[in-house]
Amino acid sequence: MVEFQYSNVEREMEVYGYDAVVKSHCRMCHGGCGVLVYTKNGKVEKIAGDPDCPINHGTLCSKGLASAQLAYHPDRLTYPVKRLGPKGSGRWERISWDEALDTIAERLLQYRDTFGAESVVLGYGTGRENEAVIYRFANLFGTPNVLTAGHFCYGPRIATSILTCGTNPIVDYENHPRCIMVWGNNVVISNPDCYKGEPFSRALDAGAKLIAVDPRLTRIAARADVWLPLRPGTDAALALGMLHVIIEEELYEKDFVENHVHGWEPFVQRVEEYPLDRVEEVTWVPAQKIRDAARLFATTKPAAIQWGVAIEQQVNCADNDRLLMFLMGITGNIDVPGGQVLFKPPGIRNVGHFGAHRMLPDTQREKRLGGDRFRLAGNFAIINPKCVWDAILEEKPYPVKTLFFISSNPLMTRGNAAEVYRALEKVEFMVVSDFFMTPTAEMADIVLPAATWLEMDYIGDFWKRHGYILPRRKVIQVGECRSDHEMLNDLGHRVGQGEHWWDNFEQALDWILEPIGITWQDFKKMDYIRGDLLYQKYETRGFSTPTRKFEIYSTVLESMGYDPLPQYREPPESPYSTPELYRKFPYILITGRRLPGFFHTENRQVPWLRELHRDPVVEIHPDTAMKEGIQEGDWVTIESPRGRVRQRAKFFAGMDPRIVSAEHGWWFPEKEDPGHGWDESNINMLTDNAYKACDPAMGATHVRTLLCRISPEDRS
Ligand SMILES: Nc1nc2c(c(=O)[nH]1)N[C@H]1C(S)=C(S)[C@@H](COP(=O)(O)OP(=O)(O)OC[C@H]3O[C@@H](n4cnc5c(=O)[nH]c(N)nc54)[C@H](O)[C@@H]3O)O[C@H]1N2
Ligand SMILES: Nc1nc2c(c(=O)[nH]1)N[C@H]1C(S)=C(S)[C@@H](COP(=O)(O)OP(=O)(O)OC[C@H]3O[C@@H](n4cnc5c(=O)[nH]c(N)nc54)[C@H](O)[C@@H]3O)O[C@H]1N2
Ligand code: SF4
Ligand SMILES: [Mo]
Repeated sequence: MVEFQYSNVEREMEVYGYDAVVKSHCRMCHGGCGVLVYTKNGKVEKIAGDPDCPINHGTLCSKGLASAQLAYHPDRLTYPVKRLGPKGSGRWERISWDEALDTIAERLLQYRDTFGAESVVLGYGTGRENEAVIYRFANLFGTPNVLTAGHFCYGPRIATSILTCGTNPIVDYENHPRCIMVWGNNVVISNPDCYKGEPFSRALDAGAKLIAVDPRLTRIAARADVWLPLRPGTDAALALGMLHVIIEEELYEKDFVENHVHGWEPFVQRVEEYPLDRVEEVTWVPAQKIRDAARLFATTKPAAIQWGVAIEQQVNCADNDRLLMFLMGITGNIDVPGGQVLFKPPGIRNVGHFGAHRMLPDTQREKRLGGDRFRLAGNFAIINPKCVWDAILEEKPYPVKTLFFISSNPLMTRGNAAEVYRALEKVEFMVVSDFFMTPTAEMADIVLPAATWLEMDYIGDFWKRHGYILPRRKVIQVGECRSDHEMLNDLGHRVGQGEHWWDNFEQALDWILEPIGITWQDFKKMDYIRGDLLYQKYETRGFSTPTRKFEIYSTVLESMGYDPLPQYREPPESPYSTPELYRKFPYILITGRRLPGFFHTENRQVPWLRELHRDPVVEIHPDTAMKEGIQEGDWVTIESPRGRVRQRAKFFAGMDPRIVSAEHGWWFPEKEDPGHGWDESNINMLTDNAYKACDPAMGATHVRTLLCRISPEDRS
């Protein structure tokens, strides 16, 4: 039994009559926070932060606190169902797990025999700690096609950091950064990937300097020493401008550059193309502010960059990520205490190993959708969603017949939702595993009831780069829900992969932990395990790149036929690249700012969380609202060349009046029709997914930088 250092727990159990308190590990977002789950009569009564957890030190967000409302929600799918009637009919019949999995296995094998394994596409969305099992199933089945959000989220950070310095550099909050540059990230709300807002806020309280790069005056930007409110989508130009200052004023770390950087000379020449007057014109940020920020960042040691997804959902995705790493590198902040660390995870079998990528035959790997177009993405097993929709709709380069989505709501979350809808409508066989009947699930043939984090044993933070793993312990069972891990373990047996799976999933956890000599039962008794903390490993071993150096000039990108040096590309839709369109659509639309209670399309049915935020909200500058005749709270029509949706106006003076900021992920579970209003406020009805508008290497869709017009609803 795990011991509680937090003495109140025993007292609370006595006073309130809880029958157990289980230490576990939340995963209502990307996960990470240690929790104490209090139960009474076998039901979860309360969830609180675990003060002993090194990730969150007892803090929790609204989503974590509301987890039990999601788990016990009356609309929750608690048994497998198959559709009766045509797609979208909303009529479903309960079936057994055996019938569901036998049917799925039979159909998958039929399609593999007739059209090849590549005609089966598996899919997930953001990180749910199930990616290792999904890749394992796909690779063993022989399909190279796993559709994720990795083309425009996190995948680019992993791919480009492997190219540049071997792994993703993580801010070392434990060793007190003295300057933090927050770039396109709102960590205090989003708590994304390897990060939580709590250590960031503590660093500021301890006096760290702060630079914020965000078009919007967020709470973080409001605390900043320097706020750079750039024109959305111009991050690469801004970073190149800062690098220009750092090189011109010789503020870089000369020893690091001389001994550990590959490609310095050509890089300096490239940076010369970005003098501050040009950068000011492109970014709308005054040159002096850029200079101030560059100086502050380069001269305060140690410094770190807290970076986010906004820079990846752009045509400059891969170069943006690389440029931020170059800022970290040449200022001497890579792999130093309080800077940006290349942490070593515990020596367990990792996600890549578990994912069985080596088991996919080369002949199948070569068939990866979009692999020849978006070559960097293809190399990291990532595909651009449009490649899948095209393969369904036009059967090019070959037909895709089956979609199997496990934790994703692509109708709401991928660019050009109208096209996604057409593809889901046409695909011959579709399976979804989810907690609820989402708009995507309503298009499926079979829907499987997934377990929440409260209902499974797993190794939490298995995929992260911060160096920790923490046990997630099963607390409850809801209906017939099963974890994706157990479900795929079972399905694997039914499609002939039995020798590569286990009798039960606990054995898989044992296998993951085996190299460090413990079993799941041992790990379950522990609080966490951390990898070795070693700094400046490059001094002795170099970086894990082809040249063993920090690659500013990427030999890998060069070998793939891309520009080895970073550059700025104007967004495909902008006042400057499409001036004609700008006359008709005179505002820059950014989408997707994170909201505290929702996770993308999730939690719209969870009472505590929906109460925080009832309707979709579009932020409009008060001057713009006045010009367009919009009152605060009005329902507003937002239009792009692709379509129109409605959200409610909220005045926000903290951004340029030429910018409009809309929310993403909105559907209405309370609406009775099977579509649940999926296209009414779904901002991806407006976004574009054309190949030419995507990042050429990663295939990132630019869902953040497009043009729109707005009007009060009654006038349109
Ligand atoms: N316009 C615009 N679009 C965006 C973004 C944006 O900023 N702007 N952001 C994008 C980003 S960064 C991302 S990562 C994607 C996310 O895209 P998705 O991952 O597709 O989005 P979610 O709404 O999180 O969908 C997850 C679904 O899985 C279910 N689910 C949650 N956990 C589990 C689980 O453990 N098992 C199973 N089987 N189901 C589970 C949830 O109920 C939900 O229906 O959205 C992207 N879309
Ligand atoms: N509560 C909650 N948490 C989440 C999620 C959620 O949906 N809800 N989603 C999760 C996922 S999958 C992800 S990827 C992360 C993302 O988390 P973050 O990286 O924090 O992403 P956002 O809040 O979408 O955007 C961060 C900031 O980027 C700014 N921004 C917009 N356009 C630009 C631009 O062109 N350049 C720059 N520099 N800034 C810009 C926005 O104003 C915003 O303040 O959050 C994760 N955490
Ligand atoms: S930040 Fe994520 S892991 Fe932490 S409590 Fe919130 S939802 Fe759970
Ligand atoms: Mo994401």
